[in-house]
Order: sequence, then structure tokens, then C-alpha cells
Amino acid sequence: MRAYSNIAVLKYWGKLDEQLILPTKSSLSFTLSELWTDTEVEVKEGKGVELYINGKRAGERAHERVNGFLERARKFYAIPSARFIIKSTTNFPLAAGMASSASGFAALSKALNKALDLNLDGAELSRMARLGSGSASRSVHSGIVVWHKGEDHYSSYAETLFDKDYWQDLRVIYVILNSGEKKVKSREGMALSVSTCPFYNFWIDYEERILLPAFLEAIRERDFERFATLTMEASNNMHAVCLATRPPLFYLNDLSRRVVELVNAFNEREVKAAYTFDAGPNPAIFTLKEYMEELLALLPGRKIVSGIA
Ligand code: 2P0
Repeated sequence: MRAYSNIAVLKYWGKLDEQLILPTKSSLSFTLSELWTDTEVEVKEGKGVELYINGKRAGERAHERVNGFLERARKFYAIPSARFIIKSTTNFPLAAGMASSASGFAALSKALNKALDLNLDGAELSRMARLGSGSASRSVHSGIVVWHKGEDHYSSYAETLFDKDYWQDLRVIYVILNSGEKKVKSREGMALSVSTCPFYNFWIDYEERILLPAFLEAIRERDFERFATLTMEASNNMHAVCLATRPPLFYLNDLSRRVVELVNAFNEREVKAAYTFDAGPNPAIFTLKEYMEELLALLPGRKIVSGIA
């Protein structure tokens, strides 16, 4: 079963509940057509998990994550005690701040649903995927997706707000400046931000009450200038929270900051592009079809151009 990666414009960065992976705030993302994970699950007699990623047996850490996910999912879904052979392939660099865990756990949830005949609908699949990785709750859906923060397993789920063809001229350019593993994993980084950033509560309140409705209005009106301005603001705000975390979390590097400057120069007369960064140095750039070629010529690094899946 295939699940696509997603890029959040309104970011998830912090949990209220570490076990259920309930976020401190809602988030909003675009599902990306060119970045995906395909996963098949075989259920055999026995116990435990055998996990293969891109044809190779995965390491201990990945096995532990999948085992932890299955344990949590067992509390809500009819997952038998059996041996699960999980084969996953992905077409993009893992653990480079490109939401590989999002498409990974979304594809795994879909594959389990199929292998075990669970008959879960989209909202239920997003709840299950959330138990693996927060951002995976959004990756089970296509188009422009909101993950409602909620306050328990049932109320915290994602759904499509606008379908994949809603904004046909919109493009996302993923710029790969560095495909190495990141220094501080999202899971640890966000926990530090929740407990040490002095304006963390201000940030989540501002995003939920002001930025989320503003984003929805801009998207509804297909107002690129407003959407782009909000996207850059939301990215800057998340990285300001990271910078105000103890010890500070630096996900951007010199090349990332160079891309911010390039986009700002490109936007001097008219806003034609927006950068957004997750927990890594690689920007995703939103633009419109008509500006693509000009922008591609300007940007450094390897580029993946994606539409919305
Ligand atoms: C997001 N990120 O909204 C944000 C923006 C990174 C920055 O979701 O602990 O891998 O597995 O729930 O989902 C990365 O966090 O973390 C993430 P867990 P996850 O896309």
C-alpha cells in the first residue's frame, strides 16, 4: 500500500501526550505526489517483527519503533499476536527532515488494515498512523489536510479539507541541500521545546487561533500571496521556538539561510514563492507553475518538483 509524504505549512512541534501522540496544536499540510513509501505486510505464525527497508533489514531502532507502534495500536485495534514481515520501499532520503516517518507509518497502517481485514475508514486510519508518528496521521490522506489536535485518541485525527486538484497551479520544490541524518530527532527536539521554550504556550495559542483560520481563508480564496506570506511566517515561528529551546535546536544551516535570502530577493516585487523548513536543513518551496522554471534556475542543490497527491 502506498502513502505519500507531506509537508506541513502549519507545523506540529510538541505533544500533550507522548503515548497517544496527541499534539499541542492543530497542523495543516500538503500531501506530496513525488515522495512516497510502499509497504506490504505478511502475517505469519509466531511473534515479533521483521522489518525490511529498501531491501535491507532495518536496524534495531527502527524495529523498536515499529514494535512500540504495534503495542500502542493493539489497545485500539484487533492486531493479533503473530509474526509481522514488513517490507517497505521509499523513493527519498530517510531521516533527512523529509517526513519519512510520516509516509512510513501511514503506509504501514494502510498495509496492516489490508493484511488484517480491519476495514478502517480514513479518519480511523489517521488515528492508527498517529500512534506511530504524529505527522503520519496527515499522510494517510490526499490533498490539503488538517490534523485536528483533539484531546483523546478519538478526537485527534486528520482529514482532507481541499482535494488534490483544488489548487492545480501550485507546485512544491523540495531542495535537498543535505541528505544526512539530522542531529536531534524531531521526537526529542519537540519534547525539549515544550518543556523549555519560554513562549511555547503563546506560540501554540497564536497558531491555533490566528494562523490556522488565516491559512484556511487564503487557501479557500487561492490567494497565493497571502498563503505564501503565512507559510514563511509559520516556518520562521517554528524555528524561533527551536532557537528559544534549551539547549537551542539549530535545524537550518548556512545554505538553508542562503535559500531564505534567495526567496526573499525573488519576492522583492511580488510574492511568487514561499520557503518552509521542517526539522532539517532542506527547504520545501511553494510556488505557482508559471514561476517554476525561473525559480529552479535560481535554487542550489538537488531538486524534486512535486505536485499534490
Ligand atoms: C510537521 N514535523 O508538522 C513537523 C514540522 C517536523 C517539523 O511532524 O514524534 O516525525 O513521530 O510524532 O511526526 C516531525 O515529527 O514526530 C514533524 P513523532 P514526527 O510535519
